[in-house]
Amino acid sequence: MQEQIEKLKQEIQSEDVSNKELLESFRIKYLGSKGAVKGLYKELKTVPNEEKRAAGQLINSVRELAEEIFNNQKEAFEQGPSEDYSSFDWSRPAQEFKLGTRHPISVVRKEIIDIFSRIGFTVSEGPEIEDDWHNFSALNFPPEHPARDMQDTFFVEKGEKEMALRTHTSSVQVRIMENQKPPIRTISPGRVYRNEAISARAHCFFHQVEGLYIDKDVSFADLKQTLLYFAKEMFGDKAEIRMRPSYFPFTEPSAEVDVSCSICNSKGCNVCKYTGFLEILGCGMVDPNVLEACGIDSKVYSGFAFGMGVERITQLKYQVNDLRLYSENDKRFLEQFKSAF
Ligand code: 2NL
Repeated sequence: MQEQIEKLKQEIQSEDVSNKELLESFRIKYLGSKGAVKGLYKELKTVPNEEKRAAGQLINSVRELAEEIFNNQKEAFEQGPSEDYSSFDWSRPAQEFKLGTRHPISVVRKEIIDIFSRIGFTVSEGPEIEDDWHNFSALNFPPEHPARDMQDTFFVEKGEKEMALRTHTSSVQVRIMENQKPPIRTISPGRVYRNEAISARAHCFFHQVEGLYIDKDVSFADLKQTLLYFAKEMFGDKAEIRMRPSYFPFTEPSAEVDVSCSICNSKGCNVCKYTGFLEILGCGMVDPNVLEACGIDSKVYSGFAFGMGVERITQLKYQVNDLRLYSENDKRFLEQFKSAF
């Protein structure tokens, strides 16, 4: 038996346990319930009584050897690579350091802000949860206006004061008019919410930049020139705009603004649906009712306002054809804006 044990010890010491799978095979082979050590203990029953003690000790030493190899190697695997760098390959390439990319909505919002900052507009922000006054009433929405319907707006609290998720950032500009004296020249970027079924063309939230300019003698010509400047800065010097009459409760007169299609030079293509123009924003002269509601004398002051969807501008600049892409966080989409800043 002594000879058999010596052979076994040598075998144990020469086993390859250099990875986790091999170590597990080692454990099963020697220390498992059907392993070699168990086998030896069974054989011990056949050993004559007077030799039992010595044989038992020998078997114990085999078990201890196998356990020591197993435990040491297990610990080594758990601790990971050792601190010993003497055999470390210093020429190995460094681990890649990945920089994220700015979200396309952030890229375009920043660009819009930069464009208006250059002609003296400040940036104003306000709460996303608004009361009825700042989101609707001050903006000349009649009590029965459909936007006030549960189906169009998210109401977040019923109680003493009903609150809603703002449906536009005009609410920020109402607060500015209430708290500042003209001249006022500001843009309000921010997220707005509408209760809509999510599809390629609609989402329950989007991003707006609204603009407001109030002073003495502000005219529709100022509005037109400001928006032409914006279109040229945003879409290139060749850009032209056209205005179509429209309606908003808070402006009178109101207009939709289209920019000439840069893809076909207004010759007509499937992007502009063969019209040569693409809709980019809505605008108008601030309704006197709105000025008065906000404490500004409409006989002394006039102003213009406009509102645009950042998603819409981004769609035109980068040909993004599905609104859902903006909030799905698909890296294959986001990484395409690596070079934008
Ligand atoms: C659109 C149209 C618009 C305004 C927003 C505004 C704000 C105040 C007073 C009057 Cl405080 N008007 N904002 C005016 C016209 C159009 O937005 O299509 N937005 C995405």
